[in-house]
Amino acid sequence: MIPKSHPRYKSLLSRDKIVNAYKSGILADSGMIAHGRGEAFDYLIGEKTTETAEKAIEAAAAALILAKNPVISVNGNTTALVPEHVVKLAEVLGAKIEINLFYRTPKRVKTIWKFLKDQGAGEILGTEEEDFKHIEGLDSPRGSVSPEGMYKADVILVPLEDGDRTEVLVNEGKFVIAVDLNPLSRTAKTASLTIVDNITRAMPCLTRKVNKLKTKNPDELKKLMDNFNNINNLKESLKIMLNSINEFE
Ligand code: PTJ
Repeated sequence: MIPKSHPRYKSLLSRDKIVNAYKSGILADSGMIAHGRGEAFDYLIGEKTTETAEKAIEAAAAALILAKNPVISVNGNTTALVPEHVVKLAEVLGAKIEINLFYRTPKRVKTIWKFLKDQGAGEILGTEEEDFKHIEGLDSPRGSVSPEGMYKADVILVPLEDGDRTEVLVNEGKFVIAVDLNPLSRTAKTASLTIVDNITRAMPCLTRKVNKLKTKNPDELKKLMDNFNNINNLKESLKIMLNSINEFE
């Protein structure tokens, strides 16, 4: 039991979720390494949603609202940390949820499916392997996708991943929104739009923004998307991190 008064309460709570998800078979072993790397970058960004990240979240909300076939791709870490927000965001957008794992095993897929169902998820794609389509140029298990989900999606939210698929999906003409605390990662640089923020803060913030923007007209939403420049936004996030080192006292 972590005392709420602990100065690192939120961070310890996330670690607890990660450890429990590992024990229950949701998380890949490497998911722990990924989480640790995320924590280091989160320290540098000040463990808060920056204004720069908020700009990215706003443009991401616009893209998701305008999408014809939005899909939220989930892996072990996302399921461990923000299952309720995945379900909520899918509901608000009418988006599909698809399980897509790098370290894919039938057992992990089943465990993640059950966990998300228990959180109230509707249909979850990415379980029927016999129907899978293959994404050309993506040789990891992430390349096998649901024909009704990522295969025909126009906008895909990929919270927290390892960088082999974003570029391929973008080259396929899809608008890929990544959530990644590391602004230098391949994923961050090759995504159409990257939110440099902790997934635990970014997901609820994204849902709030979608709720706020969904009555806006398409032209206004398009403008929000067009005014966003991913590389400039990444540079801004990196500057915030560097300043936190330079201004250390
Ligand atoms: O569940 P699977 O089988 O699909 O595997 C998922 C992992 C995460 C293990 C796999 O995709 C992987 O190995 O990822 P990487 O290469 O470690 O990359 C994860 C990225 O997410 C890194 O750039 C981290 O900085 C970042 N990250 C980690 N935790 C968070 C995060 N970004 C946002 N929020 C976090 N909480």
